Amino acid sequence: HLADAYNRHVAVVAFPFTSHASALLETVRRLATALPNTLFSFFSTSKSNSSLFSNNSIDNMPRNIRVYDVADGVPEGYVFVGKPQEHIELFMNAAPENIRRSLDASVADIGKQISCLITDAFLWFGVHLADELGVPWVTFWISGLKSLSVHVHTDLIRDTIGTQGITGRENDLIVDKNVNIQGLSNVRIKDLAEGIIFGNLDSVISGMLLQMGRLLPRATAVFMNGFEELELPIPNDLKSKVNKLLSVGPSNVASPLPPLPPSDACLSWLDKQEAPSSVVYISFGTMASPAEKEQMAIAEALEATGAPFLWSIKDSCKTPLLNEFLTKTLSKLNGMVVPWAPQPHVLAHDSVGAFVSHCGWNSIMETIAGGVPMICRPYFADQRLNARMVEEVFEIGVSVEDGVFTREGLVKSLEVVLSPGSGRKFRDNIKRVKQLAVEAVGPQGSSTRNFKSLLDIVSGSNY
Ligand code: U2F
Repeated sequence: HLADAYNRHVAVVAFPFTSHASALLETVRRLATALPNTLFSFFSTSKSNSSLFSNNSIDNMPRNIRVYDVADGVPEGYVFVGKPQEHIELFMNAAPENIRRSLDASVADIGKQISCLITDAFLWFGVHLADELGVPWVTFWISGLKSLSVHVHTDLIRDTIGTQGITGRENDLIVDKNVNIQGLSNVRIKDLAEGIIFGNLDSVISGMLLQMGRLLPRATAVFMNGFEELELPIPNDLKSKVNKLLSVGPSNVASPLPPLPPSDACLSWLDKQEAPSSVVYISFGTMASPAEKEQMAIAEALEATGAPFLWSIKDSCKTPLLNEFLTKTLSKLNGMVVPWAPQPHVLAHDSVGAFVSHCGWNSIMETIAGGVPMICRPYFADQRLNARMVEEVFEIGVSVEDGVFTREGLVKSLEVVLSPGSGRKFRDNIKRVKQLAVEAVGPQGSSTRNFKSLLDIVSGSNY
C-alpha cells in the first residue's frame, strides 16, 4: 500500500543526542512538505523519537514522514560507569550495524528501495551505507560554517600547529604565514573545540569528527540550517572542498513556528510583563550545565539587577545551593524557573530583552529570528567559536567577563544589553542580520536557491 502511494523512499538518519535530531527534523519537514510524493523514513533511537514525536507535535507532522527506531547500542544489562559521553560511545560503536538493520526493516515495511540517504554529518559511515545502497549520501551539518571549516581542515591545522605543547600557546592563531584558510584567519587555538588539537584526541567524538571532516568531501551535498551571507567568506572556501554546500536556513525564519498549546505557562507569564525587551531568558541548551558557583553567580546577578527573568533549567541540573536560593528567594523576585521552555516562541516574544546562552548554533538562529541580544558563556565544542562570532563578527551580543559567570560580571553584561542606550547597538545589528536572513529565505534568496538544489538531489531530479 505504501509502495503504491509514494514514488520514492528517502531515508533520514539522525544523531540521537542533544538538539541534533530536532534540528534535522525541521529541514526534513520542509522537504517532506515540498515533496508530497516521496516517503521520508526518519531514524533515531526510541528515546529520541518519543521526545520528537510527542502527541501534540505529531499532529503537525507531514504524513509522508514515517518514524523508525534504531537501537541505542547499550548492551542488555549494561551498567553505566559514568564516563563522559558514554551513551554516545555505545551508540556510535554499534551504529553502522544497527542503522543498516533498521534501514532494511524500513525497506521491507514500505516495500520500496531507498533512493537517497540523508544522515547527520556526525554519522560519517553514512558514506559507506550509501555506497552499498548505490544512492547519493546527503549530510546535515548541525552548526555554523566556521566550525565546519575547522573540521574539514583538521589535518591541515594539526600539521601546522601540532598536537603537543599547546599549553602557553592558547592565544596563538591557528593559521600562520604559510597556511591560510579563508575565514579562519582570526581563530585562536583556544577557540577550537576539544579534540581538534588539544583535549582527548582519542575520544570517540574526536575520532568521529576527524572522520567526518575527511569524508564530507565525498557527500553529494552537505546542508545546514544557516545562511551564506552570515558567514562570508567561509562558504567560498568550503564550496571548493565539498561537492555542494547548501545553507538552507534559518528554518525558523523560512517556516512559521509550530503552534503551541494556547495556555503555555511561559508565554502567559511573558504576556504579563509590561515593559518590552525587559526579560532575561537563561538557557544553556540540551547539554551544558553551569557549575554551582556559576549558577549562584547567575542567581545573585538576577537578584541584584531586579530584572524579570525566565530560567530554563532541568531539575537534575540544579545544584543544592541553587535549590536553596530558589526556595528562599524566588517568590520575592519577578522570575519564573522551568525545566524546559518553548525557546523559539520565548525569544520571539516582545518582552524578552536578553538571552544568557551557551551559544549553541540553534540558539543563535533563534535569537536572530527573535531579535534578542545574547550574553555568551560558551562551554564546549563549537560554542567558543560561535560566541566569538556573536560578539565580534555579528556584534549581536557580549561575552561574560573573563569567560565565566561572576555576579559582578553578569550584572555588567545585563546592564549593557538591557539598557535602552547601550543595548540599542545590539538590537539594531540583530535587525540587520535578521533582514539578511529574511532575504536569504525570500524568493530570490541564497537559502531558497540552495533549498531547491537540495530538493533536486533528494528527489533525484538531477540524477
Ligand atoms: C549542542 O547544543 P544544544 O543542543 O545544547 O544547543 P542549541 O544548538 O542551542 O539547541 C538547543 C535547542 O533546544 C531548544 C532550543 C534549541 O532549538 O530552542 N530548547 C528549548 O526549546 N527549550 C529549552 O528550554 C532549552 C532549549 C552543542 F552543545 C552545541 O555546541 C552545538 O552548537 C549544538 C548544535 O550542534 O548542539
